[in-house]
Amino acid sequence: NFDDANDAINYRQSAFGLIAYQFGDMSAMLKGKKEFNQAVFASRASNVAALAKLPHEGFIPGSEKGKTDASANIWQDKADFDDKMAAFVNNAALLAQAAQTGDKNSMKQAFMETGKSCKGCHDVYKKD
Ligand code: ASC
Repeated sequence: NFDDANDAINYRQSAFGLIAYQFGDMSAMLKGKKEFNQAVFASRASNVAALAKLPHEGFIPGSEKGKTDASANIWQDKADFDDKMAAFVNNAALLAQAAQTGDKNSMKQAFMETGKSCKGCHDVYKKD
């Protein structure tokens, strides 16, 4: 467990940072901003599937007070927030599966679904 809110905030921000790096690289490959490498893409997708499970634990009660972009309504609508996080974990798992097939269309589709999970939650629960 965390000693205080700041530990929890640092923990979840670290996890999100790692996810963003993986996701950003996959995005660059899908957009043709860099050469598509199937093995790298699959590895990134598998990383996201594992990392997606981490941030949720850091959303402890009281941690809306601190250096965080997390909206206080996370704790008011915690069940909905939990559902959205679970959907992200699920979509990330499907993306990792799709990445194993090497089929570009299913990878793109699964990537977009996962991105919607990111954005859908940010729109409601992330400040700015
Ligand atoms: C990213 C990133 C996000 C999501 C989101 C998807 O690469 O940093 O927050 O994708 O923009 O819509």
